[in-house]
Amino acid sequence: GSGDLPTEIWEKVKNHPCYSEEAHHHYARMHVAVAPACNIQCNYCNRKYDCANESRPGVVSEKLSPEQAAKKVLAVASTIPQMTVLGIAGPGDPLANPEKTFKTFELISRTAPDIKLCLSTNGLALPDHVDTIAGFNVDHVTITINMVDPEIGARIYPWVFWKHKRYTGVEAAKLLTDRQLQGLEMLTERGILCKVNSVMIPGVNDRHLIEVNKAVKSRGAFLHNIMPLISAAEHGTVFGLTGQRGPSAQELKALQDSCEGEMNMMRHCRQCRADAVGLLGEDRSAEFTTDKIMAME
Ligand code: CLF
Ligand code: SF4
Repeated sequence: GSGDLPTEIWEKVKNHPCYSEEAHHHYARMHVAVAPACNIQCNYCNRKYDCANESRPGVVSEKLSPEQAAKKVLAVASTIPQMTVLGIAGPGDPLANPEKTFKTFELISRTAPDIKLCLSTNGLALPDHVDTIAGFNVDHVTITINMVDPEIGARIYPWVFWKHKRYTGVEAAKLLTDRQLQGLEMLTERGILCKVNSVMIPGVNDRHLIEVNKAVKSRGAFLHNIMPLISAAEHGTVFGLTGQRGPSAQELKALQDSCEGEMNMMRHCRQCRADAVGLLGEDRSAEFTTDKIMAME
């Protein structure tokens, strides 16, 4: 049901498998991996794999050009009738690759105008692109926000790259948090629904995420998705190498429960790949490799 949501919001979420728990049983999303570069470094990321802000680490997605991506969207939409949402979520940061990301949106909005566009970003470049995002009628944006305290941020992000310059330590984290919160405010002012993803890192930001939850709620975020750190040494991340553990299922649930009173918590995230296709939790990406799509006419 629509719960207590205002009609205009319900219209935006009822077909979106991530924004509506109910919709995820009936509606599918797909991602196209058009965005390889990133403008920050997270200690839980290995660049050989998909962006861990939105995805399960350790997965390598097939990178596409915007033209290949548009072709893939048409092929998938004609095969999977429940396909309602196209997301760009990596393998790097979509807004560190703005030409590729927006070219893809442009092609898809022309060839498949019924498909909703969705975007997931670390937020560093977000304030510069809010008008373009709004111009493509993107109704859903995810920002990964792991801290609002630069001291904590310095333990998560070794550097950020902004305006041709590399920043490190607390200075880098301050820049990132300021830009993330500014971007969030700008989006919600324009009526774009924002989901915040946070990676729960025990001993680093776990208790602090309650403060993050309040900060993003007060700036209009619609949904908060706290995801567990998946840190494994074989993926070569800094946290993997230092033995940083991820949370237990009980620790994750306890944190989600303590935030629940503040705002809607997402609990059905499946930490998808940057080229995921299908219902959440179902992976049909192997059916739609470039070879197969180019062979379809
Ligand atoms: Fe993709 Fe993300 Fe859009 Fe969903 S996924 S860009 S909001 S369409 Fe969804 Fe996947 Fe979790 Fe993301 S289950 S990883 S929350
Ligand atoms: Fe990796 Fe994503 Fe972080 Fe960039 S934003 S360093 S791709 S996890």
